[in-house]
Amino acid sequence: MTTLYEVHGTVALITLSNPPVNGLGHATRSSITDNLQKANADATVKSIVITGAGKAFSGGADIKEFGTPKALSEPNLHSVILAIENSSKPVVAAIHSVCMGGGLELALGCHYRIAAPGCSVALPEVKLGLLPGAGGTQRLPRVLGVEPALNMIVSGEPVKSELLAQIPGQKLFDKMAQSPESLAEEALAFAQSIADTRPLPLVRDLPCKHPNGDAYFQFARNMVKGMSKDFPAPLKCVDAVEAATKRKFEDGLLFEREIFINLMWTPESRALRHIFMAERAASKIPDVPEDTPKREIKSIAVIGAGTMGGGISMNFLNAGIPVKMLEMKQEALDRGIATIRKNYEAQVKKGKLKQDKYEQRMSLLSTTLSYDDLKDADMVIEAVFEEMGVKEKVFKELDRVMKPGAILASNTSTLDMNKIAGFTQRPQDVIGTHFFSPANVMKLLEVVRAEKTAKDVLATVMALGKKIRKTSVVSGVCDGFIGNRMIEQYSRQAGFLLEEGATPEQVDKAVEKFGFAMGPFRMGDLAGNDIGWAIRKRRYQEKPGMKYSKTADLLCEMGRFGQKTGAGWYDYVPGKRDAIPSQVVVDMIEKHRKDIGVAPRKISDEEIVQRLVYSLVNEAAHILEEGIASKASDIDMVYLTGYGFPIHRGGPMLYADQVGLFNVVQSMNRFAQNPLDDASFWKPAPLLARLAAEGKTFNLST
Ligand code: T1G
Repeated sequence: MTTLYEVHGTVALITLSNPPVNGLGHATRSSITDNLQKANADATVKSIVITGAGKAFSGGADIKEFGTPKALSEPNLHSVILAIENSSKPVVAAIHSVCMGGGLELALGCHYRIAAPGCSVALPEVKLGLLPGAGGTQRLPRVLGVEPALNMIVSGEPVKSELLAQIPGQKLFDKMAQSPESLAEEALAFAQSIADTRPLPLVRDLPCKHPNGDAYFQFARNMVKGMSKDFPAPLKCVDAVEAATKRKFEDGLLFEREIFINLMWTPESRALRHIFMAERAASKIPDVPEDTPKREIKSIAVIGAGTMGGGISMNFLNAGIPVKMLEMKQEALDRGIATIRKNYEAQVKKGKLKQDKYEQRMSLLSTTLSYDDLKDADMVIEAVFEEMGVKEKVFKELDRVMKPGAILASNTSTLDMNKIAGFTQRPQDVIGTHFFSPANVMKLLEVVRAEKTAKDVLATVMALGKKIRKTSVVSGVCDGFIGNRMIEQYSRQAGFLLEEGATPEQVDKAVEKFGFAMGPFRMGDLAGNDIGWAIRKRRYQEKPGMKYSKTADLLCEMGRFGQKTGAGWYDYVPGKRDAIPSQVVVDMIEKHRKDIGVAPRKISDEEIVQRLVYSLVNEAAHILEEGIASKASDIDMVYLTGYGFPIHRGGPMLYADQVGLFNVVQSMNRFAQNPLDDASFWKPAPLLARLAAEGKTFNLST
């Protein structure tokens, strides 16, 4: 059943019951119209209330249905809303908790609306690359006024019901309930009180005007254009709301519908819908049920008060979890505390953090120079030097002091977690928590599951990741886990392109035009080119056959580590971050080409983007085959939240699906013919080759 039907005296109560958020899927839509007919046919019924069971009135249309025939099948949402408006008996929407998207549009089709305080009300479709597609752009301005309605539609942000009720002249809510608990009773009483009121008020009959329409919408367009360069939907929202002020209701509705269907098929909307589902899917681990019992984490210890240790600590302080930070020397602790203070004070200065909140967070932070002080912590995260010998010392100490059942986590970015777990007598309690710098800002958290990591430890850390508002993605154990393993191939391609004829600036500009926040060379200068240098030195020992361009090493041998040394792939004016193309670097590259006997060629931006992005896709296909990542959408989440992959492309895997895996493989076969490239790398991963040959995709959500 997806709606419940009860009669209380002369009031029929229709309750949406489609957990988790009463999504208005086909079955629910049909059930609403069936029960509306039933209520209208029942002579004892004088009025009708529609409400939602559980934690929402309704979270809107069922996103999981998009792209399937069901999404538009009758009764579609328009038909349901029309049935409500045409009901011979008054229909009252009793809304609470969450009333979003199609859920709000359904409520706007009702004759009356009563809201509980604290209800999050939104038309968030723009966040899915859409616009409200069931009359929201035509009805909301009629009850809230054009400007508040447009703000809600273009931002997609929720507004509390009690705030909306305060908008002068609003007709969204006829009444505010005393509380969520009294809503049902008050709604039934209200429905009884208006049972004989005629004519039934219809939102569609209300006027919709703006005193300075042309000027206002021009202003709105200019504002929206600036903030939505990669996404078509926000500007379309402005068009649809403007139509509400200029066209008859029916015409405005048709105009909205046309825009909605067009937006539904844009790659940007597909990307945003994919990200919505992928973000939630990442928390689902095939062999760890969501109801797996979790260990209680009331306090955290962090080893290392450097950049990473401090950033990691802030995540927990922000979530109200006490942190004890350990260092070997007092001055290191003092530096760490000072950095945390500086970060918070900067937020207070920008008005992003209240002073009392800042002080409350700092009160949760304590420090120590002794491992013995950590023994009562429920979890410890080490963020010490990235060297196995150091990790061994730390984990042996932790094994000695931490209480039984404590979770021992490493922030290593590439080292073997199985080996690290082996330094303890409790490998089942050991896990990787790979934060990305700056750890208090970057959303991505790679949760590295070692062979012996217990399921409840994994479930606990995933839940903790959600609590500190991270996008947590589970990775198996391999060098570089998911993200860094893929970025290594991306960086190798960037180096080869320099040898073949491109400049750092051309490569960066090409991928930044594709949508990356920052190209590989600007990224290197920011993170520090010496980090990659250290990894390559290790690689040359471990994998002597792996081919690299020498340019990055030559750059480091010149001491050009990037912004931190005032020069890297680019030159920098002291104190500034603007990347200035460097003749020194161009000369170094040209000399290197001569040394290796390469005549530079003109390389297209298209080839640059394909070689960099497809190198991610091919390595990702290997990662999927090896089970390091359990699903392609997880890999997209890693790249979107940790590596600046353009949101409007949906991630490397969705992008490859949209290009067509057959075409990706065709390009890879071409790259393999290039003697200056690494032909062995461009052999398509078996999974990729198979999917391409079968005309399939990575099977990502719509
Ligand atoms: N459709 C399908 N599933 C949904 C859903 C939806 N609209 N909203 C949430 N879910 C699932 C979600 O995938 C997850 O599933 C579970 O509910 C809990 O979600 C015509 C076309 C409502 C504020 O954009 O903002 O209406 O992982 O973890 O933190 O104009 O979900 O358990 O399997 O986010 O409490 C417009 C999107 C649709 C709202 C609840 N509506 N949802 O947050 O839980 S388009 C939206 C949210 C539309 C009309 C158009 C949030 C929430 P699982 P959650 P939460």
